[in-house]
Amino acid sequence: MIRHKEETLPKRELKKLQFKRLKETVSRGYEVPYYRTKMKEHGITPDEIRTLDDIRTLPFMTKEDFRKAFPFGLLGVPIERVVRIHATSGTTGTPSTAFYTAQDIDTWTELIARNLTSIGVTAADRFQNTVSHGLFTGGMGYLQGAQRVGAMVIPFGGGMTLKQLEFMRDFKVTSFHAIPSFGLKMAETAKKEGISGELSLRIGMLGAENWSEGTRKKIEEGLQIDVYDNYGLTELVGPGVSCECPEKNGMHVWEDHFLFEVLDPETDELLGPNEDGEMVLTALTKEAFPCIRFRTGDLCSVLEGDICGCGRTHQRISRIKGRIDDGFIIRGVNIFPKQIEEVIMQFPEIGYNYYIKLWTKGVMDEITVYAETNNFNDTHARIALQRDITRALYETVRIRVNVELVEEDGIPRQEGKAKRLLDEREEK
Ligand code: DLL
Repeated sequence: MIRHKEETLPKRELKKLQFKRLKETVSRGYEVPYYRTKMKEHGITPDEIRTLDDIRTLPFMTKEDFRKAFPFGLLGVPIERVVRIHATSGTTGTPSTAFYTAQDIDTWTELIARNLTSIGVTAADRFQNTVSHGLFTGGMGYLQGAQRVGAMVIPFGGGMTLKQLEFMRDFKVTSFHAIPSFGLKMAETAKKEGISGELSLRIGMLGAENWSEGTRKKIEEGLQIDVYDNYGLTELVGPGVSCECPEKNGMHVWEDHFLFEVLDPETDELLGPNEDGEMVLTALTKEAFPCIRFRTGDLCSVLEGDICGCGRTHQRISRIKGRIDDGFIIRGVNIFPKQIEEVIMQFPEIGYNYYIKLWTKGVMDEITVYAETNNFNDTHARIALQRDITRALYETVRIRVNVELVEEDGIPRQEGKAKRLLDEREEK
């Protein structure tokens, strides 16, 4: 279902709307001393933005800007107009803080309603939000958006997997929002407790973490549902930037509200379709503070094709492939954790939790993947599985990866976004 006519605007009209909104955004940004200084240092003024392509003359913003301007330096409206803040979840350092005016909250709510409508959530649905409803944008964001769609919302919050599933069973919940690592845990627990068959679930919306197609398959099979990917970040708004549609062929970026560029992270050149680069995003309708040419650090590519099978004209991007700073180099090979996940999740015997450890043995750096298996006690099968995974990993990353299989629940669970990489290498 399509919620707004904006989702199917012809490209030309979409571009016109984007240009109008870009001009307004840059003018608003210029009123914020922090951003005005940045523009001046860059030798540019708002009236020099004459075409959409002129966006490339504007300076980039990075997480460093949010840090430097913390707490109020980026604010573009009188504080009285701010009705809420959210923040990133990093446990160390200064978080990026996002301010919202009442209008910003309304826009955001509509965007999440759009995400949900595009995957088939309607007023007839019962929707459980399985993430915390605090500073993390996935909580309040999905609560508001699902309510706007008219669904009956259960703001359960994070953790307590079995209790969540029992709520889902008892209230005949049909759809939910979760981070993928929790989706895996739900699938695992539902199977273990034998309640998969008692659930009325049909759709899951997942995001906020990097996750593979193998993980999608495990959750879909485990819970007998369809799950969809959605991408967003606190600095831009939270979730509501980009979302899959039923075609499951990339994520539409909501281009009436966000302008995106996929750039070569080294040269800053604009990349073409199917070329992997850094996602750079500009919020076109945000009132409370400027977020212009924000370097997300996330890697993806623009997909080919102007119109999707779902009828939307908004450009699709690939699913996120990793973060620029996620990759690690071991024995001269550059590896992204997601490459490892793609391989191990293809094996049905691999359970729902894993992590990667980098460590040093003598003068050599080693990589070991610890993964839970549901077939731990069958020694014969376990050794064969270990050998098969080692071989499959070699095929992908071209170095030997140690594989340690662990029994189910053998890897401690974490609250919030999963940390899949443990780097214990010694300095050499
Ligand atoms: O994670 C917003 C969000 C909430 C998105 C709920 C989707 C659902 P932050 O905590 O600021 O905001 O983290 C943003 O998370 O730069 C990516 O690196 C990563 N990320 C978000 N969505 C995806 C995704 C929220 N679908 C950072 N795939 C981003 C891969 C994702 N990575």
